[in-house]
Amino acid sequence: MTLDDARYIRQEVMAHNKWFEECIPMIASENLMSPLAKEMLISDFADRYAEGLPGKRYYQGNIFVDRVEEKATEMAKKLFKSDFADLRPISGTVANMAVLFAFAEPGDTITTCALAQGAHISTCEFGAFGQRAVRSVNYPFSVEDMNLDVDGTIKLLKKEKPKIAQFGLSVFLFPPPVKELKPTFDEIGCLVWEDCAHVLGLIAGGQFQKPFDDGIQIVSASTHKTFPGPNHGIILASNITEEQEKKIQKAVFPGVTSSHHLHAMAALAISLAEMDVFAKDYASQACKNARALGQSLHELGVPVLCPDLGFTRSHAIAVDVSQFGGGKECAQLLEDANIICNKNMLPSDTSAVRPSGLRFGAQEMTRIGMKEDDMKDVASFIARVVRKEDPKKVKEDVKAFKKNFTGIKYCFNEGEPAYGYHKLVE
Ligand code: DSN
Repeated sequence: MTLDDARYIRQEVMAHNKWFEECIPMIASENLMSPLAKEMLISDFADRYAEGLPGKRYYQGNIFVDRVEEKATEMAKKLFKSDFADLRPISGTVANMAVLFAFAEPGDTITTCALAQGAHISTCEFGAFGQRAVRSVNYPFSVEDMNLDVDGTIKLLKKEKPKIAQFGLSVFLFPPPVKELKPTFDEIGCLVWEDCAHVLGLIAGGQFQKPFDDGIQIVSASTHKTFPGPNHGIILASNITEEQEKKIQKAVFPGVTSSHHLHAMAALAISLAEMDVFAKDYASQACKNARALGQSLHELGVPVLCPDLGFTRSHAIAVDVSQFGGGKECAQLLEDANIICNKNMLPSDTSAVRPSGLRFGAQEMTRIGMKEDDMKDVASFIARVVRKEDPKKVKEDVKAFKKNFTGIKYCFNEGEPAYGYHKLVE
């Protein structure tokens, strides 16, 4: 291999940056980090190791790492109003594995949502839950409400008496009815855990759900979806014992991590500080944008799930494109028009590869300054593409539209280029 190979890689990465500058980003699980947070990723923290907890490390050289981790842990507890935080999981799935390692033995029963109803892959038989060999039992689901069927769920919980009741979705339109289920949790004495990855930034901004007030004890999440931080993970907890907190810490290290990507942890700390200031406005705008997008698509005759419920209470909407060729075909055509989203299973689907739905998230569009009125333009681009107008033609309009949204918002360096990093390295 030669320098040319390295040049090739840099060029491809820069080309990707440039491309995204011209795209409408609508993947519900992605976001843009702030420039200040991104800077942490190229700090010396990226080259170092830390194992264990601050003050009790296996390696020397962690004086400043310890200070950052201690401060960041306090910031997370304050922002999410939790008693406990562990910022060492290196992703959402690793956070989920740590919770499983801490509290579930092979053969234990855990109640969860089903994949076709929008659950995350880590809770499936072929994901982390399966790897831990737990017995996963799915809640009954109301397709009309895109949420759990409360009466059926109470019955299921009483029958199965799970060790853990687990919640959380990747098509997360409405908050789970945890408050209504709380008396049943208390009756059977299960641990209550929610994977809040998709809605963490909304929770930070006081939208969607107040998990710990509702009765959730453990929150696991990735930190780069609605929460606009680095690719990383977090575990938060309240109303658990000190012994249970220690179990989580041990499960994180040495259970499922060695070092914990210190540069990402520092970036997460910056994002926590920024969200303490900006999350309220950002989260409420992201939810308003999602509903406005749903309304505009609905008016254009593109079926959006849950019209009678206002489409969503989160940043995301689910769209049924079965009459337009299905999710796979539509997602590809939209990419050809520089609109980036993903195909998604809807509750009636049996195939994850050829599903009938699309999932759209409004959080990244919000991060670059789009408001409700802009959702009308976005919806019209989508409708034109799924109705088979030439995507190349739509792409030109998308590129022109996107030129109005080049700066990042809801962060300390507001207005700096949202996709500007390629300019620094060219
Ligand atoms: N794969 C992510 C999503 O798109 O929902 C979750 O990790």
